[in-house]
Amino acid sequence: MTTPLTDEQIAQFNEDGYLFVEGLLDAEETSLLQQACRHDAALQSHAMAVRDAEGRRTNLSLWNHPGEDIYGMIARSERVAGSMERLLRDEVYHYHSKLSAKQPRVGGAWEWHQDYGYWYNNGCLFPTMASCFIAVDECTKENGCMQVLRGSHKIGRIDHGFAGEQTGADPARIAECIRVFDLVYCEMKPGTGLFFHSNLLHCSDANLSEDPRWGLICCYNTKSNNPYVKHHHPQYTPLHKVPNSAIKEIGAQPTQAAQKFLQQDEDDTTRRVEVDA
Ligand SMILES: O=C(O)CCC(=O)C(=O)O
Repeated sequence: MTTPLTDEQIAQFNEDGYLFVEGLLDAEETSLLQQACRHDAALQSHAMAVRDAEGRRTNLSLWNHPGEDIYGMIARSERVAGSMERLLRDEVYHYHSKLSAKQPRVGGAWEWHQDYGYWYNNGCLFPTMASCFIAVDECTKENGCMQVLRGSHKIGRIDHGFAGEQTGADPARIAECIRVFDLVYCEMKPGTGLFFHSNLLHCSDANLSEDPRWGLICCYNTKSNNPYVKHHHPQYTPLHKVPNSAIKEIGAQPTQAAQKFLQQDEDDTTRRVEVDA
């Protein structure tokens, strides 16, 4: 994929609340991303352990500002950031990126939630926010791929409470939403991107398979939705987009020493209680 999205893709996103882009990263870019994150000691040592209701954990490394590394180039690329601008019809800025790493056999589940369910508490007035999940590994039903309820972004924000160490949506409303909307398992090849709206209900199952399920998730806010409170993610900060070629140019560059990661006790809208990489 070389150019930002077509009008048909944008219409699909508006209708469904999500959009798959196969080959968002080509084979070489995907391989560079895999090489970088598998051997990235900083990324792994700053992972927060997010436990699900069964006590299984996802290793979540999260940073607010894109760095001079492959993750930063992906997040700033025309292909990802430029596509976001078309989807959200505004200038976007980087709200944060995270690596959501579920290890084989022990990787945890994510409860049903909307990202805006808790971003709302960060002083973001509008849900004009979205994320792009980029598959590092093949994502399958067996290794806990993301699941979405097609069209559920149209219901608006619903109440969230704590479920285990995660923020989960009101269970009674979720039960009704599962009845009303189609449940889609987001099985993806490495390098596929899933753009999804901040009010789209999504979750994922535990990874009880023999394969890892890692995903890079780049999250964006819009310039006209500058959060009115200072919090643990950035207020409007101009994003310097780069051409898609910057991804190959930087190569398998892992996190640089200057990068800052979010610490578990800096986040007051989700409940992540343990740093244990
Ligand atoms: O990694 C996953 O399966 C889901 C992650 C997620 O929902 C989130 O970070 O909000």
